[in-house]
Amino acid sequence: MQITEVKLHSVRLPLIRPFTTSFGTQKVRSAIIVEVHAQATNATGNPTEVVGWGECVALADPLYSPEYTEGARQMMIRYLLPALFAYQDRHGAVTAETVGHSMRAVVGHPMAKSALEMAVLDAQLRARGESFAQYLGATVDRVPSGVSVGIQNSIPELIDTVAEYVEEGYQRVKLKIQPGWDIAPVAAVRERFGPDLLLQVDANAAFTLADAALLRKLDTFDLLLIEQPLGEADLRQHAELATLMSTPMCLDESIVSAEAAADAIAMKAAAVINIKPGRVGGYLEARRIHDVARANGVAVWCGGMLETGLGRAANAALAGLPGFTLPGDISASGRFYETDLTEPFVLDGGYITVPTGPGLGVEPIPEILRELTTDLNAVAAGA
Ligand code: OSB
Ligand code: MG
Repeated sequence: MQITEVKLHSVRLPLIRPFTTSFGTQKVRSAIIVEVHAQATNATGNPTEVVGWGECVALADPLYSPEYTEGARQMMIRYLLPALFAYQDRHGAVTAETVGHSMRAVVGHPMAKSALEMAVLDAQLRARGESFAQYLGATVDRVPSGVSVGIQNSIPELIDTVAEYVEEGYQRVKLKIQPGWDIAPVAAVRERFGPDLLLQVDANAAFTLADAALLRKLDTFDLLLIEQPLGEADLRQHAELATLMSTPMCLDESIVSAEAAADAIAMKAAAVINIKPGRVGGYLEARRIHDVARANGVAVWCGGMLETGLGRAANAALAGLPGFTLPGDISASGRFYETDLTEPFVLDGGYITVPTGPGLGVEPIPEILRELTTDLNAVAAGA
């Protein structure tokens, strides 16, 4: 495939309600939507022009990970697209499978890299008439939908919020926790919704090993898992905490690659892994992590980064792989957005349908994309 032009749309999507985690409150989702134009070969071997879409999941500020929206845009313009185009000049073509390789000299920036790889993969698959689900190896046509519930102002408010989601059919509830919003909210939700609610917590690295005695109190609530209680670099400490708690240890921030996943598994720092394609540099690396975990009998689930319909579509396809044995943070578009960039994803009996059309199977609605775009950069090949 030959890329002719890449457009970067900086978009802002207002959230239906603020989303608070231990690292801050989001009121708007700012993202970079990547639009790749390319000449490709279709399934019958004829040349065809295609457009592919990617989404950069970096948040507006570098609080969850070092990347941030504006930095990712700069990174793509100054380093990653030039590297990709230089590779294309040397080899005459790029494929989704060589995008990561073409950018390997640039250290870090997995979310920016992931967005470009996703867009190239989408273009490649659209040309061939193959879906993300087929390409990645999904084995189901729908995935169970979980919801991530932000830190609330009070426990009664939390109970009302969770009740709404349970009513809507979400199959699993994840509560964000932080020091001071930890045991009591979990106890209240378990008490109110009973033992059958699939419940888990996510601390986004807000605790330290000195909090082990407090965190242990979570063991009485029959949680599916505790996600990233400690720092990103604290693999050994997570392994130690895991010996002190019966709640299964799940890592998010710490798992930045398949190698990190293999290390975490070997050290027993993770009994479960949250896979986020953006965090690990793309859907191909995400699939590798799935494969490593599955080979080791470690359950995985698909995390979320408040994706628009584009990222949501790709995540649903990924979550259809057989090792994804726990419900993911793949909720309906309406969980976050009044207006999504694509046709909205809806909950169907607690499930999200895996798209079957070519590539992502969804695309941005042009008027909505235009309306939500605050900045547009176009980079032509050979420019
Ligand atoms: O830690 O899983 C996380 C959102 C932004 C950054 C980090 C996380 C999250 C979520 C939201 O929990 C999941 C979603 O998109 O539904
Ligand atoms: Mg998390």
